[in-house]
Amino acid sequence: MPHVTTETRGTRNPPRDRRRTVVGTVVGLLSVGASLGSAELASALARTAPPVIAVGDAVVDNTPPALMELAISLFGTADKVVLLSGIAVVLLGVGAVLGVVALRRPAVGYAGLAVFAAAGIAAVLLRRADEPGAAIPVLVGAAAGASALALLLRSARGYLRPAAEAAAGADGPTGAGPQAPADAQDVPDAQGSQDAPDAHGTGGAQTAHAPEPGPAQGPGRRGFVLTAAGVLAASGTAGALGRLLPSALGGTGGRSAIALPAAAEPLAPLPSGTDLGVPGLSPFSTPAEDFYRIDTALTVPRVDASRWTLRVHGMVDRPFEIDMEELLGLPLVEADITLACVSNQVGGDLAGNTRWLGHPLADLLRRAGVHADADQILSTSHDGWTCGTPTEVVMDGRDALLAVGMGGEALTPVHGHPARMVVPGLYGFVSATKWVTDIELTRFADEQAYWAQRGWAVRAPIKTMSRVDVPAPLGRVGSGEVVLAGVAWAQHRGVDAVEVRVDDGAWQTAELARVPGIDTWVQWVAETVVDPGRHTVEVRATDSAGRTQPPERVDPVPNGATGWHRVRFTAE
Ligand SMILES: Nc1nc2c(c(=O)[nH]1)N[C@H]1C(S)=C(S)[C@@H](COP(=O)(O)O)O[C@H]1N2
Ligand SMILES: [Mo]
Repeated sequence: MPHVTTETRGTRNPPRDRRRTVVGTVVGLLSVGASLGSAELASALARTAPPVIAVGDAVVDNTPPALMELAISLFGTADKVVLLSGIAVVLLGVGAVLGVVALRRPAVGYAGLAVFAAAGIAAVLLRRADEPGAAIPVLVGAAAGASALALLLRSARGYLRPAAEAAAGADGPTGAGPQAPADAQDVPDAQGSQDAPDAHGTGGAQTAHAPEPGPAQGPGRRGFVLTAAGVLAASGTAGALGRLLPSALGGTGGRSAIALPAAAEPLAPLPSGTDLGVPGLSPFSTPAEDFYRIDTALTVPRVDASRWTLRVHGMVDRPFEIDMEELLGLPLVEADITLACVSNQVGGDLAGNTRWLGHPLADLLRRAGVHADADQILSTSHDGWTCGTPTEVVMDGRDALLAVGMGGEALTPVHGHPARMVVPGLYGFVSATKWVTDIELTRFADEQAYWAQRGWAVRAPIKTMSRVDVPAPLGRVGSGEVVLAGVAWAQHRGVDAVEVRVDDGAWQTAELARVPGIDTWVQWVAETVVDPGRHTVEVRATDSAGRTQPPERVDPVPNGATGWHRVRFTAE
């Protein structure tokens, strides 16, 4: 017997240890899941951002710009998903390890949850010092996680213990503890094949110790599985409710919350011929659902239009606050403006064009009475992002708007509902604050906005850019006559000419579509004849000041990319 025991210790422990590991992992994962699910629900009810998002925001805010750029270039606009998944994986991974440890030392499990909660509260308060209530969902999550952990640990012990007791009876003092049962259980299996003929006769007694579905283990195992399933279902339901509630509750940023009045001076419809209708070419007007999205917000802020206000203050004579009802009562104007992101790479798609509806920003500033030395309009969004815009640009007569609509409808939540800024000719990061709630007149010398703090330019007019949409990169076309087409932009200067060349040949002037003004992109099209084989097309634009887009490739940092877009295609 001692011999058997020794031998089976050596060879039979792994399966039982593995079972402990599996059970502990399940306990840990489900406890973390219960925290996250209930925190999600609590934050939906409290209408605050879920704690994981707050942690993500803290990570984003404190990521060095170089790393941030790397992440953006690696993952593009999927960077948010990658970050949140990364946080979830870390939480669950740590949770799994804690669960295994907690089987023996429950205190470690609870301490781990407490550390998570403390980190969550710190992350929330870092951003929302003004709203300490935002930490409540974290506490709810921590409490739910601790309850789940207590429940799961109890039933896990029930699962792992009975065999121990059974074995303790056969093997000696209970002090042998958890080590004994597996040895005892595994003996019958080990002997099974040797005793084959007699197995049924003697096996009856021995199978009582079999790991599953032996009577000693059955109820414990079932109890654990049921508890685990219950916890999983409850946290899944809480999480799903937390996800669905914000949109179901409505009122919190639904587009229907705003009934848009018509413009006081409606703009003429787009002239015919702005859209050449070439298959594969970006449409002149970008539908809201296709409009690129760039921001630092990990969840789209849901701002209730009826509770929205904008404060205009700082270096002004008459600070004031305006709500949506008053704003919609002011004369609204329309403007066709192509928005572009400074992070757009040559050939990239971070630009979109639409007809905006809003009230002139300059009128709001005149109402406030801006001091002569206030050279910066520092705007802040509902979620705390800041943006610095040169005052003189907004005041120079261009269609700088506090916009409430795009494409004939209220702004969508991702594009800044219920109100955002749009300034033709400036990259979005220095002009286009979404969910804007605060405008402070200040000086560039005194205050730095979000991206300026991270090394990006302070003044950033949009650089002249052109793009080939047709043929698509690495596309295949028939040889002979080939259509080349794309868009070009030089907002608030206007595009005068677009030229293309194939395989380093002579530059050929493209035909330009019509435009409603100088603040939008323009479609261009050209035809050429190519032999079968691989070809390269390049494009360059010239603005109304006669400046041609330079060929030198420059990175987006700090004030926008330059270079000619080049597309390779095959004619067959
Ligand atoms: N609140 C807020 N507004 C923001 C940003 C942001 O991160 N937060 N990003 C800006 C940047 S960099 C760009 S390019 C434009 C993009 O606007 P869009 O997402 O509607 O296309 O929004 C600007 N407004
Ligand atoms: Mo941007």
